Amino acid sequence: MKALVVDDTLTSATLVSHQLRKIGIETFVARDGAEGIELFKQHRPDLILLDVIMPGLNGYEVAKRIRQLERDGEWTPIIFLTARTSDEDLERGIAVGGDDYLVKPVSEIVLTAKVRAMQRIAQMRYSLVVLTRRLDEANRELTRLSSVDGLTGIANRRQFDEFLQREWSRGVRHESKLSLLMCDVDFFKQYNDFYGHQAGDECLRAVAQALANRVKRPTDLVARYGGEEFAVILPDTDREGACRLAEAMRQDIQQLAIEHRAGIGVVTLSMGVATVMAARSAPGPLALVRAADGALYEAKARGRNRVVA
Ligand code: GH3
Ligand code: MG
Ligand code: MG
Ligand code: MG
Repeated sequence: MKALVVDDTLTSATLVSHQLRKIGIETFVARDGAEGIELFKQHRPDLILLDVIMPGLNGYEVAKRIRQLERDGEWTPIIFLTARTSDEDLERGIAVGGDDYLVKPVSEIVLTAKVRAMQRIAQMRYSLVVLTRRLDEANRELTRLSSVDGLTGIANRRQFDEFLQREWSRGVRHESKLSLLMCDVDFFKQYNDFYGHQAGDECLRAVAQALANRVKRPTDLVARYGGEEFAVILPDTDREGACRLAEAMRQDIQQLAIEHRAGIGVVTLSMGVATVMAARSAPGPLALVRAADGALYEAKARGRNRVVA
């Protein structure tokens, strides 16, 4: 523990610093306010004993300045140590940021007890700061978990819904096009039946990864819509652009060459593409999902492993 003693009177400064050292506290002494502030910046002490009446900056001004210099979450206990005895002086000392106010001369016993009490408060406060930091971290992790799909690590349905709503509103403001791809793994029930659920999970992870890798714009979103269905939201993207990306994704999945006895011998995707010009008068994001779903149904009906717009 380090303490800073700020006092222009040499005998007083020496006495206090001697007493502090006796109880194992490393002590720095400043002989005026400006030096006190400098030593504070330099040593970042755990405690400050601060005289009030000094040439130049007085103790109140030093306390104010130190409170401004403290970083986020930092707190340095300040004990005023002064010859001023009026209640108003004490009141002012606390008001400018002091934590305690002692009138000189202070006995060694009282000073030690007051320092101990301040150490205890500082310790409790530090524990609180640590706890708050952990809570913040846990909260961030919870937020992340609530928007990520546990199996594949890509966005989950909840994030998809929020994202689509937000992009729709943004699209309406800018009168821009919004495209949506709905993807569904072909014959996936048979895949599970034949290769087992764990292999099925592995397959979904690989498909999700491949879809996510194909998307290059940070404004696009690849999400697991449900079971073996994935959705890709493409803001500011017209029908041609969406179809080109969908076709590239379809080929990517086929080229993963995940063996699947049903269908064409490897795992494939069917995809439906829908595009709307976002506008207040347009039917809204749910209609976009319905349209992409309809196109996906078409892709299935026409033989799977294809893109329909
Ligand atoms: P289609 O080509 O018409 O899409 O046929 P399909 O068999 O893929 O369609 P269906 O909807 O009948 O089957 C989807 C299967 O996906 C059924 C379900 O067991 C499986 N499935 C859904 N979620 C998961 C999952 O998280 N893990 C695994 N292993 N399988 C899943
Ligand atoms: Mg003085
Ligand atoms: Mg399905
Ligand atoms: Mg399927």
